[in-house]
Amino acid sequence: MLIRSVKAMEILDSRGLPTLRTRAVLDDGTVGVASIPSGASTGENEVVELRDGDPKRYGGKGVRRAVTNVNDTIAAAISGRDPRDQAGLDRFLIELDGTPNKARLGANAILGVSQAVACAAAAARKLPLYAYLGGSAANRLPVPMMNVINGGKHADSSLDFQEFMIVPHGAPTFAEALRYGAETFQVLRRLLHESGHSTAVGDEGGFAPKLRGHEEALEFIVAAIESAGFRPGEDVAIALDPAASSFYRDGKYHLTRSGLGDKTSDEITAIYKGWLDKYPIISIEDGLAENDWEGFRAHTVALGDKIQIVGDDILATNTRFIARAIEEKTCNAALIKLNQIGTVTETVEAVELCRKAGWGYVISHRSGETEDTFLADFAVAMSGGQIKTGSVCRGERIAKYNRLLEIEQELGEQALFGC
Ligand code: 2PG
Ligand code: MG
Repeated sequence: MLIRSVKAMEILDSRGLPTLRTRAVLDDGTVGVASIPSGASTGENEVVELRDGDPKRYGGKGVRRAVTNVNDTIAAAISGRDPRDQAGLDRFLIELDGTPNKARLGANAILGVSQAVACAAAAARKLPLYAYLGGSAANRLPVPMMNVINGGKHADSSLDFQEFMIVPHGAPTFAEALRYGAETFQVLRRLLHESGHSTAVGDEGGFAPKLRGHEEALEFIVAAIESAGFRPGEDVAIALDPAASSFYRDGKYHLTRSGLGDKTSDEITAIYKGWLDKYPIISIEDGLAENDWEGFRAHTVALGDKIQIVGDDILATNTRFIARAIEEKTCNAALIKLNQIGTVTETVEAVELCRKAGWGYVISHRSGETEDTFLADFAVAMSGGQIKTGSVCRGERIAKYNRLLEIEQELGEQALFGC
């Protein structure tokens, strides 16, 4: 089995911005295709998403240079390689790039090739992608964290915090979890509408109302869980991603939109702590900023024995930062995003490190997505029991949920659900 060719093209993501679709073809004609997502609240330490910078096209956000890097440099270099040697291919791509952050060829170019080849190799072996990447033991469907109220960089709402998610962890199966989430989402729409709020949605499909503040968002969600007939905290819980790097400047957290003023790390942790007694919150991601390692440690001491503390921007799916955070007890879980690090192999290594440390990990989408469903298979392959892939609307989010439904059905009796 050999790679015959790889070819990329420029397509659009869910925000209408350019990204890459990459097609790998093997010598027997088998094809694998991957489309790459893109973040808005990106961490400083993420690998480089190569954009053209040509103001005449897409405001500089075109990806023709990355496309050319796939079609010329990478295609010539990897033609004839064994597609089943994913680790070897990914190491080779890293060396071919030659920079520490994939800045020369672009992480978007490299990841597209890495994922497309994995898809092709799975198809050639006549295995579903989750089984190819995860082996025969890959049978655990993840609990979805569904982002039903959007703020921060993802919506023009009144909320500084980016994501208010519902987590249907009490459901017996993935299909039931999806129903719990979808029904709660529909009720939330009605409650917001009845209160005179907008039910237009943000980048990840959550509502983006002009509420009085974060607590009102939490109250609406609890009311929606209850009115949908579920028990808050038992059937459906809440997770937050404040994405605090986006409102951190000069050592302070500026809660400007919600009118809470400027806060220190300790003050903001105290706010979260107060909420734990009032709302069924089970997980907080990026509650503090990516460079606030000290604040993060104190935050984990204060909250980490009660809830999951997830590092996203601060860890950037990078084993170097995850290892430091394990050592320093900075968090107790990691958000895992393929395009923060740029190859399938390095992403799997990040997951393995979490697993070894007894950490949780959440396989995550980006706010700019496509209809690609690699993420759903990857979540099952990694067996972590948690996925974050947006609200229960917008096609690019639903595509992942529908793929997980298919996988659960395909696994039948073998399927397990949750952490
Ligand atoms: C996050 C992500 C995904 P973005 O912060 O966790 O929800 O957002 O892709 O914009 O970085
Ligand atoms: Mg995040």
